Amino acid sequence: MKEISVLKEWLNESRDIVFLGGAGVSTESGIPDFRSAEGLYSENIKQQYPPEEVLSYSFFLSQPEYFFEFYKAKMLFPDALPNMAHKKLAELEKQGKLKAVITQNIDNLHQKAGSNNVLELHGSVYRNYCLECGKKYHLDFMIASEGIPRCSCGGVVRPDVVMYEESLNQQILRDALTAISSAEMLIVGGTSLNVYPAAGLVNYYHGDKLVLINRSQTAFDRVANLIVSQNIGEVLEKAI
Ligand code: CNA
Repeated sequence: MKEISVLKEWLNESRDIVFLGGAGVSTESGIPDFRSAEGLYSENIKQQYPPEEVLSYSFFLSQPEYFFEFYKAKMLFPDALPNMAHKKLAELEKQGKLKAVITQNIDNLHQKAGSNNVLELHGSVYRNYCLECGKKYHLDFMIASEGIPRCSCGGVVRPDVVMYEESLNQQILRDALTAISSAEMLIVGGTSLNVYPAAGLVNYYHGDKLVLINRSQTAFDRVANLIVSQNIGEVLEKAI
């Protein structure tokens, strides 16, 4: 396929590559995304509340039981394994060519695959803390908990993930901006580019090698230099 050969060529000639990804990077690991046909949003149309509402900070405060029921059932995949997309990106970092993985995912799969410089824009399900005393808890504690997870001090233990209505960690956002604005090549994959400010990061790239790898169209297709409309794991396996 012509697009894959171009991608391969650009990967060979670039030394400062940055990857920006989303939930589509992990669908080949069995974790549903939000906006695909088989994603969480379509599945939950029948449910009482839309997922954006359940995963918002005000909902977490007003209906914590429902929040945690949804969160534990739909957002935690402790047995998921990295797929070829995660593995090939880790390989590219080891070669010294990939400078950063910027991800909207909260599943830790890039780290499991061996990537070191991972900027988690939306946090991680593996980190949790008590809202009262700050005590930290592992994912296993959240999974084993019944109903609302409670700290030994009695406080509610929340995941260190960015809920709707919350702001992103400013240092991580700055690091992402710095990486993207100086990148020679930017690969954006497995994201619908619907969620801001993450999607807006693409606007800080000033080079001429913006590659979009996505199964469906995105709002940024017009500005891309190369579009590959296939599964990202398969694409990266062929190209790297
Ligand atoms: P999204 O809006 O669900 O978009 C995913 C995009 O990826 C869609 O455009 C799909 O067409 C595309 N896609 C799905 N599978 C593949 C594939 N194998 N190859 C290529 N393209 C594919 O998800 P975004 O990440 O854009 O939205 C941001 C939300 C989703 C963030 O806040 C995440 O935290 C949240 N999320 C994360 C996870 C996770 O950590 N794995 C899972 C579900 C949702």
